Amino acid sequence: MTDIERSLILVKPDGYERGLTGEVLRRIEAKGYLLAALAVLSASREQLAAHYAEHEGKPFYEPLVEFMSSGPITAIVIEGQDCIKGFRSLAGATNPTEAAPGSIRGDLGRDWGAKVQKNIVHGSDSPESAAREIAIWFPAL
Ligand code: D4T
Repeated sequence: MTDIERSLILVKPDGYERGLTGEVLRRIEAKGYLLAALAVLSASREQLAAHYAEHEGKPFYEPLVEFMSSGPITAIVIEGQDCIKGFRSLAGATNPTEAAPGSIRGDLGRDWGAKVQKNIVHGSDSPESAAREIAIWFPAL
């Protein structure tokens, strides 16, 4: 039996603006994962710098931080066996044009011609990232 895992999910400003937060939550719950924490918030520059530290210096970094600051986001902690990999599968490929139909990005996302991919959701990519990211968005957890 595998251990219960936690993952940090963000519904990005494009998802909020398009009214897709409920649809993302619906897919998470329909898959069977539990919601352990949920908050609608405006990301601070410090939170985004910490969250995206690995991308600092890349061409899409500034557009990414600007995009993530452009409106409310919803931070979510989900829980369940292997939910980190499971949510990445629900989300689909980073590029929404290439994301498989059936996935969040494949069904609901597209290329909008911006300098950064507006791809609706973020999901942690490893247990180490999940622990680091949960501490950024939910320091009290
Ligand atoms: P996140 O981190 O948002 O879940 O997305 P991914 O895990 O799928 O992708 P990532 O960390 O590699 O990229 C973070 C964020 O930057 C945007 N991006 C990424 C972009 O606009 N152009 C690019 O070439 C890459 C690699 C999309 C997601």
